[in-house]
Amino acid sequence: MIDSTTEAAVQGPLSAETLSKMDAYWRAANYLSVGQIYLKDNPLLERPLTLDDVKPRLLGHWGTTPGLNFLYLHWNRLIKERGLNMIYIIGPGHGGPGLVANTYLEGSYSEIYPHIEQNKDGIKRLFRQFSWPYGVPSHVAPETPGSIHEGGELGYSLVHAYGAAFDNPSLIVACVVGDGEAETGPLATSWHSNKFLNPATDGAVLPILHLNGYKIANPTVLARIPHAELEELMRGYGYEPYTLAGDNPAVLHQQAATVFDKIFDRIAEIQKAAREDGATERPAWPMLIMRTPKGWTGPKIVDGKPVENTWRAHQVPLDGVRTNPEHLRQLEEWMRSYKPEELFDEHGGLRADLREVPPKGRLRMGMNAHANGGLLLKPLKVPNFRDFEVKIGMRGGEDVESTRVLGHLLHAVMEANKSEKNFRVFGPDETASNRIGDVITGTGKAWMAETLPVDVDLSETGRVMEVLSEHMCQGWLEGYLLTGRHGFFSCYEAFIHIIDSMVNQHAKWLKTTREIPWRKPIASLNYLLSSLVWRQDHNGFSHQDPGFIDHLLNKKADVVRIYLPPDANTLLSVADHCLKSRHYVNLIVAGKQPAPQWLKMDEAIAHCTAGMGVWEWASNDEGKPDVVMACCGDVPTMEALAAVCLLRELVPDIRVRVVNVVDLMALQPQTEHPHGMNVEDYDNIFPPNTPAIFAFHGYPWLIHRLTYRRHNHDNLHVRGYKEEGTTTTPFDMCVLNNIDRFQLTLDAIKRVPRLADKVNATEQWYSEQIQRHRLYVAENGEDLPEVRNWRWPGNERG
Ligand SMILES: Cc1ncc(C[n+]2csc(CCOP(=O)(O)OP(=O)(O)O)c2C)c(N)n1
Ligand SMILES: [Mg+2]
Repeated sequence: MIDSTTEAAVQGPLSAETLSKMDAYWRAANYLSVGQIYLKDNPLLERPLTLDDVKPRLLGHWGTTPGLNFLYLHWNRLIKERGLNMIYIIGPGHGGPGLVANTYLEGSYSEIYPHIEQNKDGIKRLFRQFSWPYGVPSHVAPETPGSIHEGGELGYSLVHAYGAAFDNPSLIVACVVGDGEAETGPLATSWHSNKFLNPATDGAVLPILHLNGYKIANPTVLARIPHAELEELMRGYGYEPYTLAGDNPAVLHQQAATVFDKIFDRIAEIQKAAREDGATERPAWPMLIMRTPKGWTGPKIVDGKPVENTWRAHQVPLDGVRTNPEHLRQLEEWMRSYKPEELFDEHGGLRADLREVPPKGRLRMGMNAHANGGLLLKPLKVPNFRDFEVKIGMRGGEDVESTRVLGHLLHAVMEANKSEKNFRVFGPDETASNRIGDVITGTGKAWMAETLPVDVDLSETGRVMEVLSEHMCQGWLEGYLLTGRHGFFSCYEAFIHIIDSMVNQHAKWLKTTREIPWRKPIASLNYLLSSLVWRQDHNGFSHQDPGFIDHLLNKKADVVRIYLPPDANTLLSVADHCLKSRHYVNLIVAGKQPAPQWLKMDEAIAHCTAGMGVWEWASNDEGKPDVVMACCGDVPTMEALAAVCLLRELVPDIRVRVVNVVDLMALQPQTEHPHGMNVEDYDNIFPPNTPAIFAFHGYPWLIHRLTYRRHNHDNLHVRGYKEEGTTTTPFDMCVLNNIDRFQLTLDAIKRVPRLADKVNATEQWYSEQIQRHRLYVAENGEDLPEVRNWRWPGNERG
């Protein structure tokens, strides 16, 4: 609280009147933040506080909030003075009450939620709803206007900020990084995003390291290293650090105004140099170290222990209010210290002159369309994928790298949307390795750091983003999508797990925003996983893990889609669908190695539309199969088809049906997933009482999980990856995991009742084949010629 003595003593760019108004506005934000944590009644303290006014459960986080409010206030001044287009990303998203308070004070909250009016009743409802059952969450959640970032799971603020700034030249993204958050791996690497941001064509990111000194229960690392060392760290990351430090609000308001004027002038200079004067070198963007107390302006001492400026201020500083009269007294004293009677009029509206503090209309950060990206989303132009069709002569006759074909489509998508600048492709150094490298041609890979003559395809305006951090790829893409653009992420299958937790958070965001009418749908998050478990010929066991499918399957059915196209034409059809879709996480699992091609384009489209179906050309069941040979994934599909050939050799009159699954969710009952196949169609494909052998790309139990409610589940026998692997031949990988053609053949014969008398002989045959395979592989270092050179024989059906 500013008194006249400090005011007189404080010099700076703010006039006494502006300073006093700004401080009052900050007090109002802090007051409303504390009120949300504690009160359900008596919102303006018009009478002495009693226990009846206090919520039964005190939930929320105070410590970070006054600092967040301080920054919001200062952004308001800058936006107004400079007409900035600005969004605010909050790393310590647990400071939710602060963002709710500020969007309420600027009026955007009441416009979006009209029942939270700008009066006493509105404030009471605002307080009551916070952390209340069926009210609003305690974090800067999807429900909070102006946010694209919940901050519940710490570490992603800065990478989201950069994702938002790419291709948004007029946008400034202010991003608060918690000093605890700064200790996380993803945040630590995110600073490097400045090597990928082009000041001419992208917006600006202003990182603020919120050095309030503490986390939940400990000091933070960055607060306990010498200040000079911290500045060197930031310089080492390529930033120009500025510092704001202290605890006297009046002094800090003036110093903040001074430092922010400098910083925003500097941002404008950098942008002018790049945009008008042709500067091409990587600039040292400004960043701010803000060293202010945790729990600033809150209770200093509680129960004899220091609270302000310690970790004890993290959550609810007076947690005994309901039982301890001294805490209740301290709460009232704390809240009255903000002088609510000076901030709100008799109806509970914000004092008229304070309403002039924030900007108006769309300039308010709670109303910035970039924070509700669906509003800005333009459909992606996807050229006709049929133009990239792989012509099928003999089925399985020629090998093609399926992902390379996808690369052609992605290249065309990149070209088609070049002028719109709303599509980027992300990958941890694997775009070429995953064989979609065609997409790089004509755009290049974004790169603002040094280049050498040896470099290829690096470009300041590149739209392919390659950095060896799955966290950064994921976070950039999320930020890009959340601000209304489109993207595609390709990754090695085994290492996508690194971002398991990030995709959890994004899926939660999608689920929640689906239920918030004012949040408009955004483009889907599309993954291509390649370099698959079965073909790690030169990398081995460390590179073998198909478990991301299992991970995604836990998410809400409305949000996730999982596809395993068996060849290039199905991959094209699936990719076209995913690129055009909205508000999903789409997972495409497809191999990059030369592999047989099965379906003509029309067949591929029909197959992908159905999700799964009988491959008539490979089947001879005449409506009454002895056995169904099902498959999902490219390598399992090949093994299943090879097994069909072996079965026909061993049992010439066997009736086999081949079923391929491309949309994994089709296996689930309709009640579980919108893509689930209806009972009748499913039973037509997998006839009851007929054994089915299922060769699956991933962990086998997942198929059981999807089908356990289906008829005939007891008769479904799944083979898949069971965590056996090493650096070996492609076929040996199948043998190690019992998904090979010999095993599938034996499985089928064992399960068909009328072939019971052949089981012993087939077991013997199986042992011989495996023995032969083992000896050959050990001796020659490659697969048996009959396996290497195997081709689908073709017949009158195929
Ligand atoms: C990844 C992750 N790990 C742990 C937590 C639990 N957590 C919530 S707040 C917090 C401390 C945050 O400290 P800091 O970033 O300094 O924020 P502030 O001091 O501004 O509250 C922790 C550890 C979390 N939310 N996310
Ligand atoms: Mg902290």
